[in-house]
Amino acid sequence: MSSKPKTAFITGITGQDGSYLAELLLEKNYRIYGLLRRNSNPSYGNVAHLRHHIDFVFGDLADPACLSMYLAKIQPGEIYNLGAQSHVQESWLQPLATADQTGLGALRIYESVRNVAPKARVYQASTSELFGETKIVPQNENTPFNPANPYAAAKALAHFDARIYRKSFNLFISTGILFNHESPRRSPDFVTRKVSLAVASLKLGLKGNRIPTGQGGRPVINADGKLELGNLEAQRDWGFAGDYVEAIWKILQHEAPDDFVIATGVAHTVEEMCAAAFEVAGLNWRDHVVINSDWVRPIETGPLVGDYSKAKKLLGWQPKTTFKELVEMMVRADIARLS
Ligand code: GDR
Repeated sequence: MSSKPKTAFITGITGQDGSYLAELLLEKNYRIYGLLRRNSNPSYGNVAHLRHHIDFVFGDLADPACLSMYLAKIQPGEIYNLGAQSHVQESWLQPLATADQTGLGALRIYESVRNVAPKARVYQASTSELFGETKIVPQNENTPFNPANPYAAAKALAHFDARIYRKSFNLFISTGILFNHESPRRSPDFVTRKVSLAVASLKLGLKGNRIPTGQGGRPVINADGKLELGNLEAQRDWGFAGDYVEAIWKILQHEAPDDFVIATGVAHTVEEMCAAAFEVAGLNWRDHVVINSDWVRPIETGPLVGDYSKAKKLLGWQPKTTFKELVEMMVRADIARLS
């Protein structure tokens, strides 16, 4: 006798994490509902290849009535809230939209769950940006938060309300405090993909319109043939998104709702990441990179390095992909894509 498939509702499904999570859940025979913004020309983003296997529902994290309507009707066993304005630098330019989507969007999910689907298990995408300007290294679940940008402040609201709703209303709301996680599906707004696309473009000698568009809608290589970056000293803990969605799923299978740091425990500077990426293509980053203050942030966070020992102990999770493998995967994928 076949049992009823598990049902998941995913916001932010067209993004990098949404796509890897959807693949993982489809392998596990879940029925997936994905929240998609209504658009005259819908974009399926990173889940275009899965679009016939996902039930898309059109709506918005800004609209609590629509969230309640869908959650009441679908009664998903698991809800993954990955939808957000997720770009740190952009959050200084769009602080109110960021607060609304990233902070209040999560709260609207919790409210809908409380009112119409209280048995659902909820995963909230928290972030290492919560640690902000920290002096404590590495960071774990007990490290104090010190948000340093409007994005992190919005994520702090979502994080604290997750804990408050969990306790006050006995809801299963868990958070994953994920450190930077990347892949060939990462948007070029983020530094690793900006670099891998630039390396691939330089390696292939692309010119003019063949150069892909990167951060802020600008070509990844400028008119002088250079890659423009901001702060090269910043330190991040970069892991592979494909590994991290396994942690996300495990967090919701755990016996009780909780908060988990998901990281690799290894930090690198932006300069080291850049050097590693150029090396994959046999190039020297110093010949190709210039600093542009447009990409330097008013306040830098970190050094961000995660201690994932709680996830290892309670979830049996640990990262599989090393920094070197990740950088190589991204550069090789972009060279193949642009060839
Ligand atoms: P981050 O990712 O802000 O950590 O947030 P991002 O890749 O944008 O920046 C990482 C670090 O690189 C430095 N940097 C640059 N960043 C960008 N984007 N462009 C540049 O040209 C550049 N030059 C240097 C930044 O200053 C920063 O120190 C990501 C997002 O996915 C968040 O949503 C998520 O919560 C956190 O990771 C964990």
